[in-house]
Amino acid sequence: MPDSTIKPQTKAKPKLERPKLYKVILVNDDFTPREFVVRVLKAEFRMGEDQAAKVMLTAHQRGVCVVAVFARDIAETKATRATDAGRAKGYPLLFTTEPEE
Ligand code: TYC
Repeated sequence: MPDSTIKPQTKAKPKLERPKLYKVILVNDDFTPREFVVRVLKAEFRMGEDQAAKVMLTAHQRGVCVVAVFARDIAETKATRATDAGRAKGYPLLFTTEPEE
């Protein structure tokens, strides 16, 4: 009788971590004109006028507002581009990124 040992058909399945998402955060300041903030939000984050105005106003009133959530490199690229758009006009407009919990 052949020694037929039955092997359990189990394959180690490496658990892939879901890549972390990063928030892009708009920071209020006293100098950047409201209309300019709205223009940058529309151009860089493809927001409509109403949504951009809401986000701008929330940052204006509360100090910060989450703009959107992306994979890390996209969040950082967008935050840098949007911040640079302000700097090009001499404004202290600031977008930062922060990992989601
Ligand atoms: N506080 C600015 C003003 O009164 C407008 C502003 C809003 C600037 C949001 C930055 O993230 C900001 N002109």
